[in-house]
Amino acid sequence: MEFVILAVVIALVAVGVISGLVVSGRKKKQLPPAPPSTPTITPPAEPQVGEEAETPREEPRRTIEEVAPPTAEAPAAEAVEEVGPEALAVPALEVPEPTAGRLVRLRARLARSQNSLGKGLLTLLSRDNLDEETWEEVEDTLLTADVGVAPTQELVERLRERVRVLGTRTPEGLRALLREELLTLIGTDADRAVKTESGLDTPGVVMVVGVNGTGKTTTTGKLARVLVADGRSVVLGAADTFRAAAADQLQTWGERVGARTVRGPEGGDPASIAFDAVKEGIAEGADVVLIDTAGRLHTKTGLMDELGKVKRVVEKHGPLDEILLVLDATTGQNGLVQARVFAEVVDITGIVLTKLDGTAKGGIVVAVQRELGVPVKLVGLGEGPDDLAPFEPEAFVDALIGD
Ligand SMILES: Nc1nc2c(ncn2[C@@H]2O[C@H](COP(=O)(O)OP(=O)(O)OP(=O)(O)O)[C@@H](O)[C@H]2O)c(=O)[nH]1
Ligand SMILES: [Mg+2]
Repeated sequence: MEFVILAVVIALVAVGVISGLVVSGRKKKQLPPAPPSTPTITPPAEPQVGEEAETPREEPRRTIEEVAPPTAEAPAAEAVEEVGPEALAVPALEVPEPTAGRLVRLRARLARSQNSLGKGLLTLLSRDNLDEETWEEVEDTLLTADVGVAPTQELVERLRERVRVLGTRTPEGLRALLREELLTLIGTDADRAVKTESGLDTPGVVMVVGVNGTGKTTTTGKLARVLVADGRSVVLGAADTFRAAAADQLQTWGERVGARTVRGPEGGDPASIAFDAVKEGIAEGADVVLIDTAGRLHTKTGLMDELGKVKRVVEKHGPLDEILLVLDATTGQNGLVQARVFAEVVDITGIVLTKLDGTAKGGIVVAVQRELGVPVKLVGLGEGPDDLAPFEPEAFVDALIGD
């Protein structure tokens, strides 16, 4: 009998040890080191089985709905883990393409906008008889490309007037006029450089915002590559804690070019992670800190409340240098509604239009700038790592109508 009890006790202890190893092995990357005061072995008072054998919780399990939205402005004293490229086996670092001339290289990606907007307009304007009906078709073409009502009317009015006064009828002449008028709509005076320098001896801080799926993480990753290509050192902040995969996704982008990612636990406080990313950036003398944010949430706090908080908390280190709103060009008018909502909460300083490669609605560039009074600074023209281009109005218009 005694032998049987002894055997059972030994078996239970063995199972405990093995499962402990497995769990700690699996969780190793996610957990900060245990505080020194934690006793290494705590023998259970009684052997337990199944569910009850779990480590006792200090608090009852709560559902997401029961968790109160964060109220404090200061970052929570939350363990934020930093995972550098050295944490995993890293393949050789990639050398990103230079940014100069990217829009020209990627111009073929605008094919759909090119056909429907640029070529469509030129075909209409080349008709023998520019009658009322033709001008209406020009208007429809611009509206279909999401240029927006007011800008469309402006462009058609000006173009009509100039064609009439100048008597322009040659294809080259018409193309030149169209080019000028499109450029006037888009604007050539705005400063479209992404501001990544703080002007102090601290890193430039860039925050990337937008609804889910627009391409925030991808854009943050691509932007890190651009900066690294320019010889700048970058720290990434994974302030999207909606799912662990979001931080992994960002970290993967970073590892490819040797940028470190500051991240925290899934469901952790985004403001706290953003704060720590900037703190790390300052501590290690990085040139730029890029903060990726969530497009969805765990808690009941509104996305906008959370973003506002992330911004305020980061600003405890100093002002943000750039807040980029990422919009999916394929969503058209929906994107404009989103833009308005985000602009109310954070001061958007630049727009990134993604997925311009998959849409005929290149006119959204005009509409969104009008909506926010903020320039489009970058455009996404594909899923590839170097498919993010600085937005250059001339190159963009030339790609649309051919030069
Ligand atoms: N074709 C194309 N696809 C893009 C572009 N930019 C991003 N994508 C794709 O869009 C999808 C969503 O991109 P993410 O970067 O994960 O989007 P997100 O805004 O971070 O999404 P959440 O994290 O869920 O909020 C991915 O499949 C990207 O590859 C682009 O310029 N062109
Ligand atoms: Mg993301």
